[in-house]
Amino acid sequence: MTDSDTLSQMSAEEHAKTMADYIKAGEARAYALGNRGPIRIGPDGKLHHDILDAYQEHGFYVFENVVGSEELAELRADVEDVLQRAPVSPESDVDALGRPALGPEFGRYPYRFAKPLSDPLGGTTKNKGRHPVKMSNPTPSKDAPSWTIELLHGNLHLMDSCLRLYGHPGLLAVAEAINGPDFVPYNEVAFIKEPGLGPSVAWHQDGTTHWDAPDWDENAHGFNFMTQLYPSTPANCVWLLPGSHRAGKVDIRKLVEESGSDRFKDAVPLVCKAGDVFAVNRQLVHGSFANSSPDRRVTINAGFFPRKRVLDVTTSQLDERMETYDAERIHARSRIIALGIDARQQRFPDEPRFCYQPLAGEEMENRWNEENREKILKNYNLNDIYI
Ligand SMILES: O=C(O)CCC(=O)C(=O)O
Repeated sequence: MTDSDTLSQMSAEEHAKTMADYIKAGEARAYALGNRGPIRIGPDGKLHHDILDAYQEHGFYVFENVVGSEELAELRADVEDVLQRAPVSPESDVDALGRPALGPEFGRYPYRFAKPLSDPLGGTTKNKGRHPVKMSNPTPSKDAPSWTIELLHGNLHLMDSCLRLYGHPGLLAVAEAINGPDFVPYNEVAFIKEPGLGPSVAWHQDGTTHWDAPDWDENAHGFNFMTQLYPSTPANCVWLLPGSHRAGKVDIRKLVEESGSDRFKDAVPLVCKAGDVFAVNRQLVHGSFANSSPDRRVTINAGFFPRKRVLDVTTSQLDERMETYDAERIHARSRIIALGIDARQQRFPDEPRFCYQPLAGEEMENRWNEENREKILKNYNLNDIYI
């Protein structure tokens, strides 16, 4: 019996205890890396190069104090509202108060449910089979509900606060530094890890199109911002293998065999305070354990790619449809960046306004107002870009 099998039969409390030493060592390794601090922009309007160097070396950076308390409260309230309006179970069309649930009005269903403390992806062919090994799954407590919501899809049309965060000038300057001024959007989801319920996300590397490209490099599949609405703790957060974004496609099965469990010895936890934001290279080996801790995590993801990795690429979507990302398609999807910038400027008029170069001069068409909510924003995520 492997260590992982044993862990699968544990209660949530036993699982938490087993993780304790691993957590302590991982946390020390994380803080020793020295890749955290505020967003620092130089007089030239560009991200300080030492931040970019640390990002390139480790594959991630922790930007501290990005979201202030007022904005954080708005984000938390919006997430709470969307969760309260969710159907009570995957088959239901009413929320916990018996009202018609949010969801059917969107082209893409916004909620993803999972069984408490389960591993919905590990060892399956889902997500193009990129989660090869199942994680340990402790047994939830007897009074746990049958389902928990693990993911929201389409943050920007679900929650105005997320649209405003998307237009954050400091974060967009980071996206520009990493991917170039013509960076292209990916998708926006929220990971929800409720205490004692949140499922694991099995170890994986994101990205499907460029692993074997002759010009593959460490940034070929872009990166994600992960904004933390609550403290991101070693017991509920994403873990990753620093530097693995430079290693090409990693044999995750072998890593599990070598370490004898799903606790990789060199992995570090993405620990931070509420309001901090990670930039995480999608090629890093990363995943998260079942949340057997008493603390909730809510992470607002928003990803970006270098344009040259997306333009005219033909690939299958999650629903297996083939699609080509031509310039028109990229332009249509990128309008949401312009909309986010304007929405933010209206809410925080004293902040500098980011200039997204590919759409410079199109500000009037991309004003944030109720007309464009319907015309541009609603169902924008049907145009998400997957590479
Ligand atoms: O937030 C998590 O638990 C998993 C995140 C993840 O795997 C991703 O963003 O690719």
